[in-house]
Amino acid sequence: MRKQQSTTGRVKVRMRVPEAARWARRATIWLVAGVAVAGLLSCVSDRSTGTSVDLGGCDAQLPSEAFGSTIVIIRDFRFTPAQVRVRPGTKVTWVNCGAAGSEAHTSTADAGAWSSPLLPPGGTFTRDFAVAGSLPYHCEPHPGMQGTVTVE
Ligand SMILES: [Cu+2]
Repeated sequence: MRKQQSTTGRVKVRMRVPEAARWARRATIWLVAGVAVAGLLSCVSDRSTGTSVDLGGCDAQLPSEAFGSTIVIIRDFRFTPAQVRVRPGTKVTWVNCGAAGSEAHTSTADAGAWSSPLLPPGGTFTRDFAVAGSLPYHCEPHPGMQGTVTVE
């Protein structure tokens, strides 16, 4: 089991085909949810390399540890969706989908359980949520950016 955290957010990974298909399916599900919630995502593009997921204009390289995650997009000083509910043992991956050159953000638990490094545009951060609970978090440089991960 992979435990290391993504610090670069730019690790290029080659997936085996079944893995890529599974990831694409999950990404689609969450992207559909994202469209319903925010209306800002348009499509998933599973590129020929299998390494890149187009999150509505956000061309992020997702590290292998992100596969199977619930995705939270960071854009326009918001976490989208701001509220996510996951089963214990689920991973959540935050992806900074800001335009190139825009601000870096973090995912930082209000109670201190985790804090990502500063994520530049295209940066990602993945965390495993093993224990049930409601976990509010914010962005360190922009405390007005808030979200909650509910594990149940
Ligand atoms: Cu921020």
